[in-house]
Amino acid sequence: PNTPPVAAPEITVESFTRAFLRELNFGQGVDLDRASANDKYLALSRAVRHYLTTRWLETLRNQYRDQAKVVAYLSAEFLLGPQLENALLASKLDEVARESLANLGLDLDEIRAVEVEPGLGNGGLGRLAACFIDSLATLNVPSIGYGIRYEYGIFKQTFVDGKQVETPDNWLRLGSPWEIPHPENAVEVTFGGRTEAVEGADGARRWIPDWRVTALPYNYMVPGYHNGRVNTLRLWSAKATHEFDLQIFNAGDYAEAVRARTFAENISKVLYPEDSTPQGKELRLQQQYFFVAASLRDFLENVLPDGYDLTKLPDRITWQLNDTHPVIAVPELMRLLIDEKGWTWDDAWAVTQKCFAYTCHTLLPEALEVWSVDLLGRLLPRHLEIIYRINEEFLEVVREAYPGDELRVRRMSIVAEQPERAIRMAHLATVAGFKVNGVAELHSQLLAEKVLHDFAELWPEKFTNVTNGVTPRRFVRMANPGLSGLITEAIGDGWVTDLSQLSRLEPLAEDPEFRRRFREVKGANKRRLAEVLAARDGLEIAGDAMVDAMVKRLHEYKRQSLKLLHIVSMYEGVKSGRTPLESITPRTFVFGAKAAPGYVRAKETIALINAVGRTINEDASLEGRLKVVFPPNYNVTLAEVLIPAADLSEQISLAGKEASGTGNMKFALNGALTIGTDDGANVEIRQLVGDDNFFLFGMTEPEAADLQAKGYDPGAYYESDPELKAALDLLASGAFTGGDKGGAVASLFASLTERDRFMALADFRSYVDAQATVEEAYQDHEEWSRKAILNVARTGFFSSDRSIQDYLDRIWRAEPVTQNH
Ligand code: 26Q
Repeated sequence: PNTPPVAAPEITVESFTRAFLRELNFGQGVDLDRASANDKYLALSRAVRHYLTTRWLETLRNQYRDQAKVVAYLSAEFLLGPQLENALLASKLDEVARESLANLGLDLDEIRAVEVEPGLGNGGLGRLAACFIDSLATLNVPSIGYGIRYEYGIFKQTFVDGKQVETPDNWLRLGSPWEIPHPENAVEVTFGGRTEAVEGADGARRWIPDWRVTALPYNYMVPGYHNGRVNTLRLWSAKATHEFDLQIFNAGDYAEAVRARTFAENISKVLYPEDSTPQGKELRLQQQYFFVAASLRDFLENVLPDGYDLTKLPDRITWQLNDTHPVIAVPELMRLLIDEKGWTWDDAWAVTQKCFAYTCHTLLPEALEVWSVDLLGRLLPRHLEIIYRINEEFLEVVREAYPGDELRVRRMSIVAEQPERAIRMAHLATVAGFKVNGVAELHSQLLAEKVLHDFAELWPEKFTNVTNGVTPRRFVRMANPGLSGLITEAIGDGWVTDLSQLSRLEPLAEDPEFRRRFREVKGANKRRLAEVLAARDGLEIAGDAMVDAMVKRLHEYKRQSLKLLHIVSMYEGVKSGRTPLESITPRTFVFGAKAAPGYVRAKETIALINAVGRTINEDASLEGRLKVVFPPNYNVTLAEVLIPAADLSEQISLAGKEASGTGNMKFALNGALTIGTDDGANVEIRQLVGDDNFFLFGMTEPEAADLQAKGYDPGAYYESDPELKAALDLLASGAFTGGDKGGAVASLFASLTERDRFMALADFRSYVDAQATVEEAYQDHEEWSRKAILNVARTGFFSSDRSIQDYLDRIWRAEPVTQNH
């Protein structure tokens, strides 16, 4: 049927006001006078959604008509951040809505503040997925995001006596206006059971599962920026099946049967909060298979036309695997083709090999996902068989390429034998994917040289790099309206969709008037941060001090403890009289970090940062020159206020450990200078902004690897650097912990001075020296502003639009489609 969709409502204040009031009165069932803040938020969001829906329907029609190649981004996480403002901006409704609400005596920003962001991700990887779907839509690429609609996203962090306490993130509690459930597209996903032979089939077997759940899709709009395209993000929620009920109901225990439904529904209950040391939990594997199986079936049944010739599948889709979390899709596609469609093994493998590409996001060996054969075989017996056969055939290829090299065969095998038999998901992804990419130049190089060396040697053409990026819509245009206005005044607004245009700002770095206005914007952003921290957390910061920010997940490799040592050392310098107080530039250190709930050392570090902060903030003798704040529950909402206010961006991981980093890009684009190691995308940031506009310190990756190999002796650094010793001793003395020298203090002291995999003490001297250079540079306001503007002008490369274009050119070979709008 070709019924045209209802035309989009006009973008006028009157029409918007009508839409808003209609939603308020008929959607929420309240009068404006009696409406709660949440009523207003929901009504406003639904009104905005209406405007986008027409475009959404159009996009879907065109997609069906064109049958163009689609990119499906498979990711266990999408850390979307607040939706309302993004929807307003994408649909050109921002001004109209503001005015319309003002006419009704309402304030848009007040209403926006009600929104609870969907925290459906841990950190970098989840936020990257959100930036990528934004860019895919803006670049007009037919694409769909597939993931999980966790009922509870990343936990809410609070501090009790400075210690992290986790509480559930019940983000759906007040209703989510941005999702539309589609029960008619629900699919069944099965688990467990056994397999049996099928007569006369090549490779096919029958899977007799023993339990099943329904995957219920919720659609989210992903609007492109001012281009009329609205893509779809489809997140799956687990529901008990009808059949599931009947089985148990028939057993006669009604109450137990109802209760048992929660077993199935647990699958999408909660996001696992570990972001670097996977736990091998059965429920996590259930989640992975759940969303991947549902997504594959959805694509084959709902996106492809009936009767589609699946031998052409690689022309219609690339499934991009966001890390190994969705890799079980590989044996699932094999299973569908062989067991359900009756294909031969070889035909199925030929197609499967062309459908998947794999992005790796780590270099830490402990972060590589591995599933025990025992667990996998119990939950997905058929998939285990398929993985074994993929491995057998793969190892034949290896043996042929390297006759007699059984050591290599063992290293490369998808199946690890030690410490228990287990499936190495990164190996499976590399064998099955037609491309493997790292997320920054250095990372891709190290992947090919180290983590996946054998594979890169066997298939050099498979390996490529796509340096990460961030969406300029959210992280500049929305988060920093002051800077955006200034940029647009200078070079027009084309930069919002072509960030390389920021280079045209370069001459303005030499213009004193532009620098003055740039500083004014930064100052206003700091005051906005101060207001938000006061209202949100009762924290007090000066409106004008240097803002030195370290925000990211808490992990030893990121070295928050090195930052802490620097702060302690500054404090110790003042207290011991080594540093005159007047010589210190007023500085506010801002931390934001969640620790995985089971990561004891990370939690101790948080407690210590809070303890040090408290001591410093309460010490009147510092006359307020140093402040340490650690607002709890750092999330996308807070990032959007914090990043634009920052002067200094801390990117201080041990070289060779941070795959890319994306916060580093957001800070540079908002005019913060980076103090950083030669790690991840820092390398590329420094190359672009120039050495004069970047504070580099620390060992390089080869230096770090060397030191590690020849034996790192932290004690030597402790003994030979008096300032380091003084800082560590002050910490160990209990000066910040009310005299308590045990617990977190002793534990952190020991971890830094005894055996620290991330060698914080080795980089201390060079870090502290670099910080002294920062101090000096900051004194010269004009020069600092110059550097900051050059950071903005030279980092347009880090737009996720550019990343997506690289994926299109190097991996997907899909064409953008122009909408006729
Ligand atoms: C896996 C299995 C079981 C449970 C949890 C996980 C899991 C979940 C999340 C493993 C890893 C993550 C997240 C990883 C992550 O965020 N990596 C970061 O990705 C960014 C985007 O590429 C990079 O910029 C960062 O350098 C990298 O650390």
